[in-house]
Amino acid sequence: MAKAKAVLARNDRGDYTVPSLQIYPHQWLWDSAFIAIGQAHYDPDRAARELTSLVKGQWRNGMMPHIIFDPAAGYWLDHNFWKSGLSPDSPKDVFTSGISQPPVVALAVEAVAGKLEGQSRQKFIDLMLPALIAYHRWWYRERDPRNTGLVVLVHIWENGLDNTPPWMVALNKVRLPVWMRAGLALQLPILLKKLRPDTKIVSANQRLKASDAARALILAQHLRQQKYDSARILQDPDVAIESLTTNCILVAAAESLEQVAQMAGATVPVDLAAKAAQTKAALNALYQDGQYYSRNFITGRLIKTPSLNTFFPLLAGVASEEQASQLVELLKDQKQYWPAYPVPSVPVISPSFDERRYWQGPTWINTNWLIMKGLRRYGYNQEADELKRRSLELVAKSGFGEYFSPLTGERYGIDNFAWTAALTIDLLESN
Ligand code: 2M8
Repeated sequence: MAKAKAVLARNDRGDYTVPSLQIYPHQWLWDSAFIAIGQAHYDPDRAARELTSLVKGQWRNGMMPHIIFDPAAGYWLDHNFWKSGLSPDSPKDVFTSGISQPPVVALAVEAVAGKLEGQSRQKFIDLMLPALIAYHRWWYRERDPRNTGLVVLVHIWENGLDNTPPWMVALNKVRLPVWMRAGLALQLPILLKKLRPDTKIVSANQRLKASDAARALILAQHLRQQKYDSARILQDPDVAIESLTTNCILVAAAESLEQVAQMAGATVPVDLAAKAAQTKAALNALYQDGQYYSRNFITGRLIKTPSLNTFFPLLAGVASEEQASQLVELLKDQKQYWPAYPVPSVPVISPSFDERRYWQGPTWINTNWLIMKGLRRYGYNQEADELKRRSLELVAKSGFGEYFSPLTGERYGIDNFAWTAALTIDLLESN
């Protein structure tokens, strides 16, 4: 507990916490949500600030951007790359990215509000509730163009689980300019340096491949050319995915929104409650033969590349009891999702499994936390307890890594990673 708090203190920038001082020195949306969930246990006021500071970056159209930049800090694609000012909806005095991230923030607002009392709680909810309503409405207004209830993501970074295999299938469709293809083939140092500053700190075999980083950059450039206008982007998108992760989190977030509204004696607007119910029902279409998948919005096909995505319908309460039991069986399969340190982002037997590479195999504490919540929702407390025990063992053994080998527990990525520390605190404090 003391070590986890020290990691958060180290990464604290006053009103927000960076995921890592070395490679992520800005404010990330879902990182801040997880961080606040940890901080709420020992400093609810600071946790509240972590979340209210997100509102400063919120766009006029309701979008909460995935990064709020500190213009003085570095990053390979910083505010000079994103140029959020190109959109009339961006805030004038704050630099942000032009896309969002999984909407975990309502879950955090619920957790923090529950720890605040009296006036501070009221003030916090008065600010956060309208911000969340505007944010959830943004998802539905701008990212559900066919009014199906399933929101569409247009960049791998919106998904949070950046390079998980289902997304790589779609990303491969992004065409690289000839000069970039040639540069990559020739391994031009100047290009690789631009694309891979992180590999100065973390070994390249633990990060995104250079060609994937190049595609992510070009895709972000396309979004910038369209001034981050979702309607324009979705007319002819390079990549458009009905993400299982985001839609499940959106359903869970809608439930949190109800709770927060209740705490303040308010109600969630009927349009939003109706959309959340529509999403919940629509998620059933993403189920086939015992598993759930994301769907390609352009082709209409399920992306049947396995990943831990499949467990998120538990979090959203979407699965029937029978489907849930199938998912739990799958989760407990030692050859797939239950090696020594579960839950790998990709099943161990999958050809794309790589125990070191970012979201293509390693175990992450935030996804474990979301899966535990889903297990408890369906009464699989023993499994949730076991996952909690192994997650804490992993951190005790290897420290507050960004991610870990599911096979050996070795720490990969950057050290002193904020959400690993914050969610460790939550696991230690909650039953
Ligand atoms: C990773 O994503 C960023 C881009 O947003 C990156 O690759 O540089 C992901 O793990 C994402 O989920 C996370 O929010 C972010 C900061 O921790 O890093």
